[in-house]
Formats: sequence, structure tokens, C-alpha cells
Amino acid sequence: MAARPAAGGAAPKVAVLMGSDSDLPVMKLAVEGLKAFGLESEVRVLSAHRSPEATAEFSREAAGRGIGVIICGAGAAAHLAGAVAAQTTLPVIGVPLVSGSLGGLDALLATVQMPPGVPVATVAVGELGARNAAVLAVQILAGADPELAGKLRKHKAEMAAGVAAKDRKVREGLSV
Ligand code: RP5
Repeated sequence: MAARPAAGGAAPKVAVLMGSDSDLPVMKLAVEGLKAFGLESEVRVLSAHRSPEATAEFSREAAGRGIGVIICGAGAAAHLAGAVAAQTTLPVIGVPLVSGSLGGLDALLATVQMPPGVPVATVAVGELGARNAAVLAVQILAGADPELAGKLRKHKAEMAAGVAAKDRKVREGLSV
């Protein structure tokens, strides 16, 4: 399936995949994180186990359609990121999600423990990971995009200013 053109007409450079629609509330954070840097994404539900053929087809065709980074969120026996990485030379970011009774540890291990030669850049479990997946995707693309690199520098400066403001507030609170 062809990538849906973004608002500006350009095809999305990032794909955000998830194993089930039940993953959407968390994976939306990755989509929103990308939007904060001006990036639209191609969002798909694809499952390593339930729709393996569609997952493989998407993965094989992504680079040819202009996708530069693929973010994959999945819970439980979370093999989506690995299954995608097996079919593409694009960088793949894995977001382990909480599903079922093991609190995401199952998904973390399934996502991170890839064999040598087929890496998945695994971020934190759940919401933290979804947010960081977006920033990491931007960092990967920024290597060839000075405008994105500038947005990342601004992002870092804003974080530092936010911490400085909290530092002042805490110290002022302690001195009264
Ligand atoms: C995984 O199984 C999905 O990524 C999801 O986190 C989990 C449960 O899926 P559903 O049963 O909600 O479809 O493959």
C-alpha cells in the first residue's frame, strides 16, 4: 500500500507500526512526538504473528517508498520489531509495550534480545519508550537534515531551561 502523503504533500519518512489496535493509546505518543518536530507518519496495525505476510511485505517495500525509520510497538511476545528488521535495511526502533501479566518485561526481552547482525534499537517500556522512539527517529533522520537537527538543538535547550526553572523553584521553596 502506498504511503499516505503528509499535509505538505511529501510522503512520510517515518512509519509507526503496532501489533494491535489495543497498542494505539501508547503508540499515539510516538505519532504526536513526531508531529512536534513537523513529521507526519504512516501508521499501521501489523502483527508479526497474526499477519506475518502483510508485515513482511510492508517491511520489504518501506525503503522504496521513502520511509527512513520504522518504529514498532508491540506487547507480550513482542516480535514485531524483529520481524520487520529481518526484512529491511532501514533502522528499526522497538517499543516494548505492557500487555498481560508480566508488566512489559516479556515484551522488553522479546524486542531487545536480537541476534547479531539484525539490530533493533530498543527504547523503554510503554509511554516513555513511545515518546523516546519519536525523538530517536528524528535524531536518525537529522543526520541528513539540517532543519531537523536545528529543531533537536532547540528541543535540548528547552529541556535544559525547564530543568533550570524547576531548580530555581525548588531552591526558592527551600529558602523560605
Ligand atoms: C501483541 O499482543 C500486541 O502488540 C498487543 O500488545 C498484544 C495484545 O493484542 P490484542 O489481543 O489486544 O489484539 O501482539
